[in-house]
Amino acid sequence: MLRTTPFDTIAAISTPPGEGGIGIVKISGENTFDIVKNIFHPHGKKDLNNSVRSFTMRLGYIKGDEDIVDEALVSLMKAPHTYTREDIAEINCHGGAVAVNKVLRLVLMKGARLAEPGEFTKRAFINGRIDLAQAEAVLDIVRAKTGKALETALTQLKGSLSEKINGLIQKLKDILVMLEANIDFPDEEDTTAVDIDKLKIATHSVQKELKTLIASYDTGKIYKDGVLTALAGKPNVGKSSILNAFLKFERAIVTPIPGTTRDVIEEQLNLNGIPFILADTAGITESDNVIEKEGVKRSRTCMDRAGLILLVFDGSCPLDRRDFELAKKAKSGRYIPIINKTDLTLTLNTEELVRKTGMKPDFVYLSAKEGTGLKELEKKMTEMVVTGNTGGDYSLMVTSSRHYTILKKALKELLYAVKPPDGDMEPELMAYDVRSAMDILGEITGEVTTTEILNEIFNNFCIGK
Ligand SMILES: Nc1nc2c(ncn2[C@@H]2O[C@H](COP(=O)(O)OP(=O)(O)OP(=O)(O)O)[C@@H](O)[C@H]2O)c(=O)[nH]1
Ligand SMILES: [Mg+2]
Repeated sequence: MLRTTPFDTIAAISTPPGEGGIGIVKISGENTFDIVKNIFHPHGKKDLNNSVRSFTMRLGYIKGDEDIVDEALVSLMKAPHTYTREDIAEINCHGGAVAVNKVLRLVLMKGARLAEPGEFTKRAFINGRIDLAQAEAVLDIVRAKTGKALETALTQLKGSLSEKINGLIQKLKDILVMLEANIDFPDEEDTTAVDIDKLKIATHSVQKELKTLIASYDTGKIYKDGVLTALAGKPNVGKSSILNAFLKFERAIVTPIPGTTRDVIEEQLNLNGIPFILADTAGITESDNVIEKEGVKRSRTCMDRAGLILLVFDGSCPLDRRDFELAKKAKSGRYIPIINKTDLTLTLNTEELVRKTGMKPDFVYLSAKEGTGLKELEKKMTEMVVTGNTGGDYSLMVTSSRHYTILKKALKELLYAVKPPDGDMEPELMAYDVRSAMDILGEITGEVTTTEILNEIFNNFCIGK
């Protein structure tokens, strides 16, 4: 897999567009220093030609054939101890669209090629500095929405997942050795005879570890991607008021008129390290109004997509058919029933609601107007999506759907290995399944990979990473 042949030299702007303190043009490849020498004129006497020392910074002018383009600080890093394992230069220009773009254009004119998305990290992988799971962690770090997501991604970047996978592959290799001894010398007795029970125990132990990793994905995915959480209920129950109370500003329009919200309004809220994507929706009702009808349609779609529904009832209003209908719909997924407007007299009959819909009676009592009950709701939301749901406090979490799919495939092979569909446990067939599980697991770290897999992964990156 290791490839150390030189690639062409690539360059890109590594900072986000828009105004900023600095903008960075990053260059990697064997012509990096030649290109920099060509366009960079350091202040002071020391010429760059004789002094390209790794991990040094120089201040000077970036010049085209005639004009000065910018004054910049240039960092120089020599292969192989760099991000890509190639020569790298980072030109720290003044932030803002013009200077950085002009510098990039100059670098490209002098022979670099514009980098593809994720190409710097792809080179780090291809040149063997990091494995594929670690490369994916880089993207997760860039995209982390909460401290917890960052922590999980950093653990993966440090190689914890890769170590675990490599450990499992090693265990499978040991099983294979036992099996192959038997295949090679089927008639010999004593030492070479395969001990089926021992093999079964060893395989089950790998299966168990795979199952734990697979189970961690429910939690891992939540920490990484967040949970779409729909505020649902009939009109005027206070959904938008709850959204605003959470966000602590008047994000959505609130009026006493039923049917105020028409579109779905999404905002992110971080609770105990979990990103919740709160979606305020139009109140569910029957309507002839075209706009309201469309709003209700969107609310229903949002409820279907949501990982959690905050089902809101107005405590100051008697129940009606719409409440019952909504409760029945929400019941098929994960939901928290909320009685809002507790600052008013409670006229809603909770017993009737539970009896008629079969929903759970553990309501959260809230006054969006006064902000009471929010803490309890936050606690319940967190419990519901993490602890309550999976019971999981995992030392190692799988957060990528790609890894999850691979782990499930590998587990399936191992299940076949010890319990073949035809019931016949042949060492040859078992060896085949174990080997195939090993190959499948190798896709996580990139030990086994294809151009398509790499493209799929790195195309998700931004240019310049
Ligand atoms: N007293 C009291 N009034 C509330 C409370 N929450 C919301 N309201 C009022 O109820 C009315 C409707 O609130 P909204 O937040 O717009 O309700 P909604 O569910 O988003 O309504 P639609 O968008 O029409 O579906 C407004 O007049 C709010 O001020 C509360 O906790 N107590
Ligand atoms: Mg509303």
